[in-house]
Amino acid sequence: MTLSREQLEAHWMPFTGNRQFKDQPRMMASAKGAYYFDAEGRKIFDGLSGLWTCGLGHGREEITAAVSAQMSNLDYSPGFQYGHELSFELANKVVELTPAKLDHVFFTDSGSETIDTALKMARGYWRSKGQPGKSKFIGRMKGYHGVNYGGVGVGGIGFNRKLFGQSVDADHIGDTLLDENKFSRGMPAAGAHLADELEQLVLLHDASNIAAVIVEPLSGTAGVLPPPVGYLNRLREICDKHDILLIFDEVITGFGRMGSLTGADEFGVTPDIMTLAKQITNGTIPLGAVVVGSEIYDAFMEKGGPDYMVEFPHGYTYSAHPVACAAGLAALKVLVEDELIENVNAMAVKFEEAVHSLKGSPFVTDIRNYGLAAGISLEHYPGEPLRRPFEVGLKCLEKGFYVRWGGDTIQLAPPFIVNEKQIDDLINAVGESLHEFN
Ligand code: PXG
Ligand code: PLP
Repeated sequence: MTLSREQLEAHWMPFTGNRQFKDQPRMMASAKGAYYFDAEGRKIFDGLSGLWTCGLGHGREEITAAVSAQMSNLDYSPGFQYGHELSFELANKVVELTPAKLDHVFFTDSGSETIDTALKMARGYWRSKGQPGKSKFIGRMKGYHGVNYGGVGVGGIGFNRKLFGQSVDADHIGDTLLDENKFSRGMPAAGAHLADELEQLVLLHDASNIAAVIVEPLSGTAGVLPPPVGYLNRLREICDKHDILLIFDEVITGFGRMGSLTGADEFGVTPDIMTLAKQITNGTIPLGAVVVGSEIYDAFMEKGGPDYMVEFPHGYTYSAHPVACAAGLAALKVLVEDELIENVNAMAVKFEEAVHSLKGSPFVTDIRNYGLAAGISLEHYPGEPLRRPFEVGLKCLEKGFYVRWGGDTIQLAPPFIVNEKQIDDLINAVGESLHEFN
């Protein structure tokens, strides 16, 4: 490596143990297909598709070409009060690829911005309907909705909240982990009743005070928690019964990883608002999208005042950035035309088999999977739940495999282009790493 220890200090790295990293840097230098290459040219399998972003694999020429052409032609265009055609094209494509009832798209630059935008839309919607009291949000324990203030408020990971004090008014239903579901394959059989906790919170707070419920259809960051059979349907029913908006945070589940275009499609439940990011550009250029139905869009339009007025006082300097839109259009075209979701489904069978073969390996307390995503929970060191996944992650890296450690889990999310041999090699590397502890 060419950088000295001192030169590493200036960059305060995100969600990173800065002190440990700077003592033992892990630098990626290039990437192609399903592999990274580090500064020494060592080939490293991408076991998390970047950060759940790069399902199509790295270095897709179609995206590179589209981005490069866009940079030369229109590198930036003001997003407020002016437009460019690509954002409309991309919005139509997103509408086409998401469930039928969702037909208007608001662009942001990240998952976190997407969540905060969705929360503001929910509150604004109820105000426009003359119900300003409906402002509380209901999230779920272990939920991850990004790191902006709204997202942290509805999020359910204590570690991400404790330093920052109160943000939005939110309460939470419990997570969907049940002992009886340990080592379930795909959707766990038990647990639909856990959605009934929402009824309890409605009793407590009253629906007249609740704007929306927000959940990930499958919790990713918490360690891949697929929804129990019937659970999301039940949430939908309760939201309908009490006139509460249902938001699906599909930042990870959107555009292929579940084996369908969206988690909503895969699990057969349509939300009122859907948030997307990551895979929309294959991770190449930051872009997020909030997708809503006409009921919500029209409510803002109707209450917008004279038509020169802004109906939704919200937007980012980079909302609908032309280069991001070009990347998004190219990435979604590859996803569909190369039939990569078909490959997700084909490989998911093999992946499920392989990852569950780790049952019985040292320290493994649970394994969960769906599509091309899996979480492996590991026995804690006394008082140190986060340490073993970190150590396993580093062992995997030594073997040439990048996996994610988070909470007390190892998370795997190989690219959609993965093959059976690569799945076997990845799982073997995790298995060997677990066996190396003594
Ligand atoms: N919602 C969900 C469901 C997410 O998974 C965000 C919002 C926030 O997106 P941004 O683009 O602001 O990061 C996410 C992001 C991991 C991991 O390893 C997960 C995320 C990000 C980084 C790492 O689990 N999820
Ligand atoms: N802070 C200041 C001083 C700004 O002028 C702006 C945007 O104009 C922002 C923050 C928000 O930046 P962004 O639109 O990129 O979120």
